[in-house]
Amino acid sequence: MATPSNAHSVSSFNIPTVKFTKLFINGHFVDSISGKTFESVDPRTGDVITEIAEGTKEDVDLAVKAARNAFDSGPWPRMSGSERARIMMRWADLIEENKEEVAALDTIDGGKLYRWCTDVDVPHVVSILRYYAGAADKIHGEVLKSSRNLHAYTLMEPIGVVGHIIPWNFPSILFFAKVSPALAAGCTMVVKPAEQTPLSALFYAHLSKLAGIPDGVLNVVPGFGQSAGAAISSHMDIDTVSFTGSTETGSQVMQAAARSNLKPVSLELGGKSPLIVFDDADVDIAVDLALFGILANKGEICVASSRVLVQEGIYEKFEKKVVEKAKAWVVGDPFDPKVQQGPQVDKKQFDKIISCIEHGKREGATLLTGGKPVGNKGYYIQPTIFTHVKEDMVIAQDEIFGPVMALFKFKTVEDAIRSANNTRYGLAAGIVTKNLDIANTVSRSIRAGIVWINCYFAFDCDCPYGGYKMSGFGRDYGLHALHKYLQVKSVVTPIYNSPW
Ligand code: TXE
Repeated sequence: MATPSNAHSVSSFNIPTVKFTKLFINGHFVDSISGKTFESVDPRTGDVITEIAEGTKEDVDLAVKAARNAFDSGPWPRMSGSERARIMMRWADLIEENKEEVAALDTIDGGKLYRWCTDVDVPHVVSILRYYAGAADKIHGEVLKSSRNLHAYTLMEPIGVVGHIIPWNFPSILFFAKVSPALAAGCTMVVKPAEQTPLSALFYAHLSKLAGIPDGVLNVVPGFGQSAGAAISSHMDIDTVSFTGSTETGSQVMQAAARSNLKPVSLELGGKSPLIVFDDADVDIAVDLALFGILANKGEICVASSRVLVQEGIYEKFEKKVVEKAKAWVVGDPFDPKVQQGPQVDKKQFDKIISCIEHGKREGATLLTGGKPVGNKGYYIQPTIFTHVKEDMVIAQDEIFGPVMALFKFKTVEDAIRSANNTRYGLAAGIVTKNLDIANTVSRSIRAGIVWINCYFAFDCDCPYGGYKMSGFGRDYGLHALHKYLQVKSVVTPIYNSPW
């Protein structure tokens, strides 16, 4: 493995001073009511970066009060869509101006590649905000064609106070994928970033105030899932919850929502996404897509192509090349521009991945490359590829959320479709072929929320994103996402002087 000798020693350049470590409630940074804090840890070293105020149920209650007040009597839901858009645009500009700082926060907090954060994540955040700002003044109901003597129309109204629960793998993008459409709709909100990665969310909160988002509209409460997270999903005064995270926690969120005030939830959950490579594919392109699909963001992507299904005619060639390239993959300090893969987000995630790899070996899969930690400090793991994986093995069924690829060989299009659909998940899939008939047939037969043909991770703001099966329901992105934060009201009145 071409790992730099300094893979586990980290640079100190570019490291920003962390300025915001408190809860952001009603437009102010405040300590938690309990006074408790928790450690934010740098996965490059395992060292503590800083202490963050720990929000618990009482803090969530305060944040919800502020959001409710801002919704019931504040200006945000009453502004015109274009006024909201202007403020959202200003927020986007401020984020763009502070791109390096916020990118570095995600790198030290989550181990994400710095150049990826500056060139992909933060620009994407800015695009998401601008996309939904553009939608804010285009939200409207419809005039209905009543068959009776009635004038009837619908109003699209903001749903109210929203709870957003965010994971740690894309702290910036997922924050804005949820917050932006809710803001455009006129909602107010409480956001709980993941306990592993609260730093950028607090920085964004600071910029939101500078942009002119009124106090109480956006509240950010870092804390743990079992306390702050559970307080959001079970809150009686939150009108909807948008959650991204594991399938198991998603189920708890849904149960808490049902047991409390029956709030609707949307859940974007785990995945075990297949990339299917057909015999006619260009092997080099397919290999690059497969590696990108599983090693980008160190495999901590819900749509990662963790299962790679290769047709028998090119299987041997594919396997040889993918292993060669995985061995040359550069793992190390995510601030180093030559590095392709940084550390896993934390010790818990690191341990989970190593244990899945050990499980794969015990189950009888063949380890072609990788499988071990890199260095002895921080949470780095070698790009890992298994073959001879059986469809019922744990490494073929469970989300590992790390740089671990399972390779499969298939014969026919029908085999590929059956095998691709053989998991409880249905988040994404990829197809590599030049044959349009195969691409069309397979994309229609895969039970997943997004299918990429001859590309992978090709996201755009207007492309809805979410799961089939146990990968959840509801969509982020696109105009579909706006509807999570709106509700429809019918208004009916008799036409003058006519019987109804
Ligand atoms: O997830 P959790 P974890 C998968 C991935 C990963 C596994 C475990 O396979 O290895 O989940 O990660 C909050 N009520 N994904 O344990 O628990 C929590 O504080 C309300 C896939 O970190 O789902 C955090 O903010 N909230 C995924 C968020 O939920 C609760 C991204 C996610 O944490 C809660 C992350 C509770 N009872 C992990 N418990 C994806 N789909 O992208 C926790 N939380």
